[in-house]
Amino acid sequence: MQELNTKAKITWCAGCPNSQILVAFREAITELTSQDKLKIENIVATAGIGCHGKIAEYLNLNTYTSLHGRLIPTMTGIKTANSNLTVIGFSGDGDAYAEGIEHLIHAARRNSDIKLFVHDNQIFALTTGQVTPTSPKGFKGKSTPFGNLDEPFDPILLMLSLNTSFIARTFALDISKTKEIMKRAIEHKGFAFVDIIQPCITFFDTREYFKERIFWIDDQPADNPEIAMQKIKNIKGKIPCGIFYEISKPTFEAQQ
Ligand SMILES: Cc1ncc(C[n+]2csc(CCOP(=O)(O)OP(=O)(O)O)c2C)c(N)n1
Ligand SMILES: [Mg+2]
Repeated sequence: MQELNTKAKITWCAGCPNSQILVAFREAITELTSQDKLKIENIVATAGIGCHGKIAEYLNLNTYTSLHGRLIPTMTGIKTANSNLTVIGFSGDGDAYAEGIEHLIHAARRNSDIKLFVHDNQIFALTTGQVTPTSPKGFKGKSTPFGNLDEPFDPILLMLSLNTSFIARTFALDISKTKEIMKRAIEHKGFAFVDIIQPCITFFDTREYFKERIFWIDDQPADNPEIAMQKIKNIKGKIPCGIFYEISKPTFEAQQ
């Protein structure tokens, strides 16, 4: 774990769940490399622009920080140039679901063998709290002082509609579950999508909201969409987390 640290000063707000995502990821990499399932020199950790993107500064790995909204094509490019690399991306709900939504859709269809972890805090956090596509209707922030008029979309359902080969959701405050899901995503062959609920303690503090509602589904992911739908359904306002769907299909790289 220590070897994955850098000397960069952590500038996330004290108590920000991004730190828990960082710990979970360092643990996941430490376990996978010590089990010889992953080579440290083959990892490329990429990041978008936003609070989430700072994670690249705190990882002593090969890293690359992309442009806002353009993380996914950068990852695809790296993987296409050298398919031996394990390409992992940290994105934000603004980065992946607003400015970069077209790339997310097409990467899922393409099934490139890349892994995407979206720090979903339901706002543009670095720019101090504007709405994103996952902000709830009525949310009051910098760009919507009278309340957000738009309905949020569900990234998990979107990914299922595209037959994405690995679909999961986790909660940043649960380091152990996040680590396990990250490990499974990294070991998956194909496009792996993980939405990480990551409350922003400064501009939209949803910690209690999610703590009261989250529950974990059983570990066995569905391999057909109808059963996955049953797992994804919010039951009486409760929010399921876990690996919903995993299938094996040819990757973009293997078909070239
Ligand atoms: C092309 C471009 N558009 C807009 C911005 C301004 N910008 C920087 S960070 C950010 C918000 C990022 O939000 P999100 O991806 O959700 O990340 P978070 O800060 O919430 O982790 C925006 C809009 C930018 N840097 N580049
Ligand atoms: Mg965000």
